[in-house]
Amino acid sequence: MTVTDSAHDFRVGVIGAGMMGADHVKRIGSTISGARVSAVVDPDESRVASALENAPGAVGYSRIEDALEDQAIDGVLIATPGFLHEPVLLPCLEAKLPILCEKPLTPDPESSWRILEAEQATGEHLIQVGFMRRFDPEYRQLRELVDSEDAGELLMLRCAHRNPSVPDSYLQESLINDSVVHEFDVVPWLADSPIVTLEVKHARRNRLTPERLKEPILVLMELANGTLVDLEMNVSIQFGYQVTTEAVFDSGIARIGEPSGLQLWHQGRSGVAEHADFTTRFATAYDNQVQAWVDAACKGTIAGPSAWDGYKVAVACQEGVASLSDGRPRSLNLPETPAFYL
Ligand code: ISE
Repeated sequence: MTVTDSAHDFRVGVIGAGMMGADHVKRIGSTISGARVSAVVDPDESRVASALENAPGAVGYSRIEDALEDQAIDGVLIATPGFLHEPVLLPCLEAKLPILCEKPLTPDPESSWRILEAEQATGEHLIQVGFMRRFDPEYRQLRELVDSEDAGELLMLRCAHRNPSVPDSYLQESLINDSVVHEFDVVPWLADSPIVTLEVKHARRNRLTPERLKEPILVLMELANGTLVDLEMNVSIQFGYQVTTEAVFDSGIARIGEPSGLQLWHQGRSGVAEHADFTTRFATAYDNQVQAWVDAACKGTIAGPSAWDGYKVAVACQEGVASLSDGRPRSLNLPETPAFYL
């Protein structure tokens, strides 16, 4: 049931009012039905103040604990940096609130495991992890094609993840933990098969990349069903933001993520505008994701990647970072899926 009467709207506390949090505040105010932002939490007062401009009637807090004590929220959308997820997740789980947690669940498998334990202790599926690509219409179409076997079995995925540039806070490990993290979730979901081995290779260094980085990289993955995956991860390519996938089947190929829209022939050239960043490339995916979460949360459930999915990605990232530094292939060894997540 989607509640539409604003007096009964699902009250969302947005935790973290940086770029992503502010974007979600706007989204909930403009495109999401049955929900409104009732609280914005961030230690930075100026960020809170500017986010509140898009959330009439919402209250600003510097600590999540105060918002919980005021009973100001029905659910939380966590958009703080990953290393701050655990201290927010734990009290929200204790309060048994539905949670949409931006990726990653937490930055390492040990802390993700603690979150799994805390969620299981509540007896409810409260956490949905914000791997938004699963809500992108083209990714969904590709998944349906894989499922249907209309073009035969999936044999290979050739992926590219290109950013025009990255902020100063982006470090070498961020190539895996901040960027490839998305493919570690979406590739097994697309192919319906888990990653069993992975390996990172360095290309010639892009001379345009910041001093602290060595990239682009190529990430090779093998899935349990034999599907082979290669991913070009590239963050200094300057021309725009592009996330593409070519899927190779028995009897055909499929492509998603190509630039689309108005084609312009002008001054001796023809072309289509490319995205500048992920907020526009994945705008529909974010909208669909947040709406699905709100609708599910109103029914006491989740509608996307679970905390267990978040844990599996944390393991892949740990091995990915290890391979990034020594170039050696790694196997992914996961514990058995806890019964709660089957
Ligand atoms: C950023 O944090 C994201 O999550 C984007 O989706 C990704 O494309 C980018 O590489 C990351 O830095």
